[in-house]
Amino acid sequence: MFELPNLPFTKDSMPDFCSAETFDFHHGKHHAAYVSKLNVAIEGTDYVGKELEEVIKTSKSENNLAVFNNAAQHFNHSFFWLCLSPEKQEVSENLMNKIVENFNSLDNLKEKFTTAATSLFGSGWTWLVETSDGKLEILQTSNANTPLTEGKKPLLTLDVWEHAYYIDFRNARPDFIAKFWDHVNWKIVEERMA
Ligand code: MN3
Repeated sequence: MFELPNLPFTKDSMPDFCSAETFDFHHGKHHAAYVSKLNVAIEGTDYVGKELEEVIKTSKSENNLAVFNNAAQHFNHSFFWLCLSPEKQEVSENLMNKIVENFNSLDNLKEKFTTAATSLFGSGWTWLVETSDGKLEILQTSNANTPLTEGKKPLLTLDVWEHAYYIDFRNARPDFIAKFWDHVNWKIVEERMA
């Protein structure tokens, strides 16, 4: 049985970005529903007892969408909560070097990520990923899709499904994305790099 993880911060710790009410719905309702639907979908199948990453990759290759969509959304949301920090964090020298190597500057990374997140049509996710040859890339995935099935290692993500921002920002997705930069957990981005 998969379980809903606790949020790694208090729900009222970043009201300028996501209010407690948003976390009540986004974590307490949406993410919780993906987990319970996943458990129902795998009941009595070979997926029981498998690691989440394996469930995602196998269900994708079998085109089993009832399992894949909920498994991938469980992974994506669990990953997303860990990307957030109540306090604004500085980028370490080590991580900054890697960013400059790949994007010329942190501002340029933010601009590219913001453009991808703003222009993603419909529901999905924007990612900073590391490729198998150690390069950093910005990636968009639609709906539940995740870089795991593309052989890319996710470092940072932003959920741009409307449910992520509608309570606080209504339809203003760009305002939500702008606030994200004050709440990125750069420490964990660096830890995730090879
Ligand atoms: Mn979501």
